[in-house]
Amino acid sequence: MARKKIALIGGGMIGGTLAHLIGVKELGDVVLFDIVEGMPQGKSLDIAESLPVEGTDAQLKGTNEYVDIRGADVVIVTAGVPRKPGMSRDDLLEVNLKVMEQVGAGIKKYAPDAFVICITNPLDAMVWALNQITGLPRHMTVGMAGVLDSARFRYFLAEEFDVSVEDVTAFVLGGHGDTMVPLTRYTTVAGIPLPDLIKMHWITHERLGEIVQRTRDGGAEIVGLLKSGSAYYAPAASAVAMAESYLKDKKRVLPCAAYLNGEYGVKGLYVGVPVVISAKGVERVIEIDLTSGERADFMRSVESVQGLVDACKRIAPGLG
Ligand code: A3D
Repeated sequence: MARKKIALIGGGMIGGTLAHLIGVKELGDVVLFDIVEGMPQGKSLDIAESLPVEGTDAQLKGTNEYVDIRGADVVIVTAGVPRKPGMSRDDLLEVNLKVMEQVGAGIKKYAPDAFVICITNPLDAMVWALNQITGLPRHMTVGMAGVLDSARFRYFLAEEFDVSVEDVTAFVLGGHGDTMVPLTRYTTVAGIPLPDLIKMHWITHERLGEIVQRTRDGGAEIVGLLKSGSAYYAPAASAVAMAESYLKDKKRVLPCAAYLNGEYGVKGLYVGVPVVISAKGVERVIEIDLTSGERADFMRSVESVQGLVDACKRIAPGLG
């Protein structure tokens, strides 16, 4: 059987890291697309030359032509502009919306059967816009944010408790950004929920609050340290986990920005919720019971996503 084809739209920091991870994990052949001439070709060649050392087989092709993504099984979109220190994700909306128009046209024409994972910020609005532009089935377009946000939460908690990251599971709901909702009730160490760990004196309520806030600010912390550009290793790893679940029909339960059609009382928006990703795409949205406080936080997050989508509709009225 021929290898799967994974198209990466945007060959910058995340795009290049994705290509490398996919090659090392032998997930499929890679087409790395960017508008900058030579750069995706150079990165692809460099990564291809690393694979004999790794002992893995994958073809990598850098390109400036959309025709090369033809027939891709998975498309991961990172095209656009990242944040600079002091900028919010929402400041990127207008410029990245224009990029989504070009990218969406390319996907619609050459890869309409692909599973599309959007990473470009502001995430919850860009994945909505991309889906409107491509017209692909809703369950075949998804946004990457929750896997990253929960990975950050897991890392901070594992560090705090001095246990393996493997044994910490975390649960994050809502939009990607300051309004994300880390659910401590469903976040566990080897199955022990955080509220129980507070009772066991592993952590105080106040300290947990600080870790939750650090998780919310996780992206900004990296932007501040890097001075130019934003995080790319963890975002790439997160998108690869989603692509792998689709390509291998793993049916992993992952928090993703998924299209809601009445679930959680929300209609017509992409918002971060737990979903099952299988070979069918987003096979199921998992609707969990929320306490009134959690529900209020979630709805605040939904409102901010709605605000961004409304801004997209104002800028590009054809989208609505
Ligand atoms: P960067 O290294 O700048 O790469 C973006 C690439 O997009 C560049 O190589 C550009 O040349 C290319 N590009 C620009 N316009 C177009 C176009 N019209 N068509 C094709 N390619 C184009 O950024 P990055 O890789 O660090 O980040 C990419 C995006 O991901 C940004 O919008 C970030 O804000 C976003 N991001 C999201 C998360 C989430 O968790 C959702 C995390 C980190 C970054």
